[in-house]
Amino acid sequence: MRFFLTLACVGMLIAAACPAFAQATGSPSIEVEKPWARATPAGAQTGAAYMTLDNKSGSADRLTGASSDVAATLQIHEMAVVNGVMQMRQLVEGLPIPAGGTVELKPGSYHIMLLRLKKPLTAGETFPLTLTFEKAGNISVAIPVQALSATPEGKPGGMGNMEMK
Ligand SMILES: [Cu+2]
Repeated sequence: MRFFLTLACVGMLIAAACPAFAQATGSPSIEVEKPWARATPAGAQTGAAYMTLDNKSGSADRLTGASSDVAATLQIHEMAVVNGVMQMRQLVEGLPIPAGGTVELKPGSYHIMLLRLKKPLTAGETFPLTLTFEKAGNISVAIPVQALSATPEGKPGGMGNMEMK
């Protein structure tokens, strides 16, 4: 457990230092499709952003981080059932995107976690978010915010009810 926490902290330090490695914005090799985030209730500390990442290139890439003005810290998370309990964990190594493949970030699965929100995410608004890829560099996208009740997977709850374990 201590080892994992140490890794998580290193991940956060790297994420914090990431703007120093900012590269040219926009890249044809990764296409970001259907970005969205769920609206957050007043006072919420966390939110989540979802999208589909389509790797158009012939080489594997990796989502290594994200940044946005709306939250102090952004992390790449995975939700999974551990011992019968739905939990989420940070992908400190990033999220691999296979050559020519797509990876879907969606409720109950991979997501961009927004930690320490600076203001609530309001339905109907959009906010800018920059994704950082190992090879494709930085790609900025506008994330539309959907109503709190939006549950594309038909599951109740979702991130709104998740607690950090
Ligand atoms: Cu999360």
